[in-house]
Amino acid sequence: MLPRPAGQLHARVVPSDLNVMKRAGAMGSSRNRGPESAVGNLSSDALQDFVSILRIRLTEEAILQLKLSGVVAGSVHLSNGQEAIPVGVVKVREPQDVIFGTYRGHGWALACGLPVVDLLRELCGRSGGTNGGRGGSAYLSAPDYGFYGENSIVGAGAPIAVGAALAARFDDSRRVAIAVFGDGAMNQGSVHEAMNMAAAFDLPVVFVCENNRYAELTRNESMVKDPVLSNRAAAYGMLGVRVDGNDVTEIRDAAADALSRARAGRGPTMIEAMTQRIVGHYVGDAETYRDPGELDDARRDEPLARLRRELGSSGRTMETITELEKAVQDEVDQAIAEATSSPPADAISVLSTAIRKLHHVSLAATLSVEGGRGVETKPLSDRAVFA
Ligand SMILES: Cc1ncc(C[n+]2csc(CCOP(=O)(O)OP(=O)(O)O)c2C)c(N)n1
Ligand SMILES: [Mg+2]
Repeated sequence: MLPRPAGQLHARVVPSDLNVMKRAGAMGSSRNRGPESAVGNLSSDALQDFVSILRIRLTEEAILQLKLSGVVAGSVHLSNGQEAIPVGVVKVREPQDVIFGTYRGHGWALACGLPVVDLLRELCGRSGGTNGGRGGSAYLSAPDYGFYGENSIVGAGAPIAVGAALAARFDDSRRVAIAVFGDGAMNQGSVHEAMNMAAAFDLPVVFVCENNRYAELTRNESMVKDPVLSNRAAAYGMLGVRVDGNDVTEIRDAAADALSRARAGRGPTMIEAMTQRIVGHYVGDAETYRDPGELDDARRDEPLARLRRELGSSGRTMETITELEKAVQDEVDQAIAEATSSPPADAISVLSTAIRKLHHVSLAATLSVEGGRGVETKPLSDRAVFA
């Protein structure tokens, strides 16, 4: 069982706020942040968190249905139960910070502000998706929102994040790179190399390990001697902290410390966020590896149930919660309608999505020449450069 949060969460709710919320929930486009504008009037962190987590949960429930009905193609990995981690981290990142995720990244994209409709269009292979409908569930990115993308190669995002952090050394961006990966990825060589380099060079990186206790169908405890993965941070010479990954406030505070340390030139931090996925590894996973009743506690402790329980301790807030649930459900329903009625990805947009022709340049190759003649620069033929 994960530890319970120490204090009660309080929300200031007045009757006029409920009217504002009703209006917000009734407002049109799925692009507008109706539920947020209502919460803004309540000035409550916990209600904001509730809306953010609920948006991810309801969107992923919609994705599940779209996958089961054959509208979404390709593999789909849901993050039910893990949503507090992106919500907590993104709350305290700065706009120039960049996030590199895994294939379980819908929640990160949404927490970064990607509209639900753009995510759903992407997963449904429609034009107007964040990657023109070609990234799908497992390879989407939303760089305009600071989400530099998913990666289905376990552990491969970490060295890319380190590269982004190294680049921050050469500009004035004050950018921090946030590398997100699972407990299983901690056993990948690429993550070891990334952590070592980031620590050795004091690079501005925050390593966020979403420890959901499983790598696919295998328990973390059966693969490692010491299941406290943040203990490894010391060996790299960086700070490692283990937090309750179902508690937005705990995650937010740990991320705020790590981000300010990184920005101050004091190097990387590893945050091990303890959580559980309350769904299969992928859509279609029969979960035969679980003990009977294994998820009973996890379902009580998952972040949405926990926040609902804590907020609901006040009768007036319960009414607020119901209104917000309706507002977020409306937002998602409208996004589903818009996404599924969008045209499929068209052939011509492949040039601006899957392959982007950046420019035509004359490349020069720098060749290292042996025999004491130093470095020589040799022109190559004109080539198109794609990215
Ligand atoms: C380099 C590599 N090895 C193996 C796989 C197959 N694979 C896909 S997901 C996964 C489990 C990863 O577990 P974890 O890092 O804990 O992330 P989680 O799925 O639990 O979020 C594995 C081994 C892969 N995609 N890439
Ligand atoms: Mg895992």
